[in-house]
Amino acid sequence: MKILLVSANTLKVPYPVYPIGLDHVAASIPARHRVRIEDLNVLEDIGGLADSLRKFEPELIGISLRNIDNTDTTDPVGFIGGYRRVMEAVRQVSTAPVVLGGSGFTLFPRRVLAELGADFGIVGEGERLNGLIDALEAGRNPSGLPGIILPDTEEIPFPSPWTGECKPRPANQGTHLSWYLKHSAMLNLQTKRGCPFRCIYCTYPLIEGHNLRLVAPGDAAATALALEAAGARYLYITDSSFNADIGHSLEVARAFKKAGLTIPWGAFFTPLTLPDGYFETLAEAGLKHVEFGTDSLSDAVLRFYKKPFTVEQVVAAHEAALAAGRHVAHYFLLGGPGETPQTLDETLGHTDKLRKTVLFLFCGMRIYPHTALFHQCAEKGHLAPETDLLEPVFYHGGTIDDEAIRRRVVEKAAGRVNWVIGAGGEATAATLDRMYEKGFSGPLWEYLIR
Ligand code: B12
Repeated sequence: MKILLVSANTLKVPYPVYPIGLDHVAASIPARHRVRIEDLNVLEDIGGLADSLRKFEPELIGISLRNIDNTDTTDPVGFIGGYRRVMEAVRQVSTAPVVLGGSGFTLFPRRVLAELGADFGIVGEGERLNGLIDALEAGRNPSGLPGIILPDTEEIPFPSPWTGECKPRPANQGTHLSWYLKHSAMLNLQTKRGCPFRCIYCTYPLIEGHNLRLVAPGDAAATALALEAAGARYLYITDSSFNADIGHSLEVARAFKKAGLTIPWGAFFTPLTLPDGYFETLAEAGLKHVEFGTDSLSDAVLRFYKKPFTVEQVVAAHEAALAAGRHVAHYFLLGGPGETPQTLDETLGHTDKLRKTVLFLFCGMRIYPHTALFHQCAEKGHLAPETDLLEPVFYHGGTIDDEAIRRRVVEKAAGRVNWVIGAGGEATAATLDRMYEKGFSGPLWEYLIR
């Protein structure tokens, strides 16, 4: 069967992100099929996609929907309208069935399937596409297969992590590789799936499950090395939290070093209590950027959010990463349950405890279906259970609203280049783009560190 996989993500804030998910999907499809990947960042317009469809004449089209919106209350942008235009262009040129997938799709499967008028959707991990391919080839009805939905599916198989082997992606990045090498030289790598934490608002366990499924460290290192050989000058580890399994993260780092990886890399971390020398071991293997999902510096709020750490642990983890000479940033998520004018002051005040850093401050907590936050809001009557959450809805149950939070944050951020509101918007993306053109690579926020 000829299968065309399309990355529909054209968001370039904070920088264009290599569509790693499609490589995983492509790598899992048996070799007897012909698979091609198209990326709308590379094609630049929908006309290019139409040309590709005419030439390749796929018998199945898979569209990857990574983002639904930018989750930013300061400068909100939604992507469903753009995906609709992609779908229309596809339908004009091709009669092949269309299957949707990706992290964004997984969060709103039935809604997005109906909105775009696609034939099938895969909830969760795209390795399940093979069940659909086999059914289509054999002329069988795929409904009821794990993870697969049709327009008339009533029960969404959700959350439904795929339980097969978790393999790293081989360095087979298709024709779009050169575009990303030119536009940041940053590729990405997954060393595990799943997230064991229970943060009330978070979608990660819905997308990948709660159980950690680990990639063998040697396999992760072999892939990292292959990505370096393919031209990557930086690797971003896409794991929900790289240190969610401390032992495995150390093993991966040691495997990187043993394999002779020379390029730097970065990852998301949870500010947990870490063994002595933890960041030193990672640094020796090339770790350059540490991005902590800190959210708040008020213990009361951290408890409300069900974060697995306290402010004291945040500061200790921060100091440990600094002591190892790493660049450190923190992501904040202000305005969720428990936030009050006092807790906000506490968080903003405690930022003084974090020296030499960059803060990315998101004002407002998006509510996603099936999360603990969603159920809390429904129970307390803050949210009607049938509310359509595809158009972003932010938490509004506290004693301070997002606008008031934003005003205070903007006031406090004045004159501080290391306080970035949200992901920094188009201006940040434009600066990064110029730096990538000059040959810089990586997330580059270290230039803002103060
Ligand atoms: C790592 C990460 C980042 C990193 C990426 C770094 C890098 N260089 O790769 C950074 C920090 C830069 C980032 C930025 C953003 N991110 Co982000 N990110 C993630 C995270 C944690 C992992 C994504 C990932 O790469 N996973 C690994 C790959 C292998 O999995 P995957 O892409 O999901 O693919 C699998 C399946 O989805 C499926 N699949 C994928 N495509 C297809 C296609 C078909 C046809 C099929 C059948 C299946 C399929 O199969 C794949 C293999 O199993 C996810 C949360 C999560 N745990 O998923 C959020 C997530 C994707 N991000 C999200 C958002 C919103 C953003 C930002 C917009 C935030 C912001 N305001 O800046 C930006 C957008 C950047 C951009 N240009 O697109 C949201 C998207 C949901 C939404 N509301 O739209 C997520 C889901 C987190 C959340 N809030 O829920 N992100």
